[in-house]
Amino acid sequence: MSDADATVVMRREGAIGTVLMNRPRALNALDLGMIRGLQAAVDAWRDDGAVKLVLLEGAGGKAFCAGGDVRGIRDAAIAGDTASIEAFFAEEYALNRGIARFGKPWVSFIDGVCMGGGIGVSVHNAPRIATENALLAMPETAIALFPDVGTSYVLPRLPGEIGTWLALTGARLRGADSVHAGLATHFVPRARLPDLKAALAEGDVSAVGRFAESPPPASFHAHRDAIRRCFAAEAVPAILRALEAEGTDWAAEQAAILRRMSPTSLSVSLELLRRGAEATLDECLEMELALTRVVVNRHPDFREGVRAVLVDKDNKPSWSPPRIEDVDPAAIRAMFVG
Ligand code: QUE
Repeated sequence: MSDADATVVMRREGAIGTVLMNRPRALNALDLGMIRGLQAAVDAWRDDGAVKLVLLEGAGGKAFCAGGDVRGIRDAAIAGDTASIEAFFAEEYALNRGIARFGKPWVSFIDGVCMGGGIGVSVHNAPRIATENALLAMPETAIALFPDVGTSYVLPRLPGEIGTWLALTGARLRGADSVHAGLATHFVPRARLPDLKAALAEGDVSAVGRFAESPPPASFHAHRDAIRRCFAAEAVPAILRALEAEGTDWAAEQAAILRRMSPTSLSVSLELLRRGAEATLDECLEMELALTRVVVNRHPDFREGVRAVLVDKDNKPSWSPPRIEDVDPAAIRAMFVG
């Protein structure tokens, strides 16, 4: 296979290793082959003293990485191919752990769409450079998944319930917003990335500090207090009541967004984040892997969500149960036991 066809392109460039996620027609969404390619980079360079840092980029100019290959996972779920599903998530989460433990800088150039799995291959190490073209989100509740790839560890540690707000509503953050939220560490205009890459090739990660600019104010700044108040509630129905009590257009919009998401997924996601707040990254990844076996293989909402959002694109999922008020909290807790 030539470089142009490879879905992950690894290169040694001076004192660094570069990794390109190269499936631009799928917005570089990770399939199992790409996960294995990224793991190969971790394995090759972790103990190679000549490689001072790794630089991760997405091909095509539109996306860093749109997530996981959820269409392929849905096909496997419909076919009853639980072994393929298990391999995908087990290897993806092992990669997330490997990046966290890489032991040297894993530099992500987040210039375009970065959702779900894209956050998982960047957020556990640093620096994470967002441009004005970056668009970060955890959109899983729209397809009845849950915040995975180790974000059940990361999101509860963001300030002021921002992580809970992001996970439940799937709110999209532009580059500057993502720095304010803590998902990215530096803001660099995309026009400066080629020069930054050349500087990094010298092997000194401190170049990032010289290129970073102070990001424009957060678009969510005016809502920070409301986010802290409303998303601290212990259960999804209480979050909805708190949003309705705010009496603002913004809060009403957040409630309307939550009403479109999978009620089961919202409840699972909130429970997962609360448990994740008290757990280590490894424990979070274990908990997430156990949840995939229930949520992906057994619950109908995941297939239905991917159908409605990505396959038929009618955006009219039919959830079971259909209403947040009909979710049985004991049934949600039971999903964490297996
Ligand atoms: C929620 C998700 C994903 C999503 C949309 C959601 C996700 C994912 C993609 C995606 C987008 C474009 C592609 C593609 C996949 O969309 O995980 O292959 O071309 O990968 O609402 O979790």
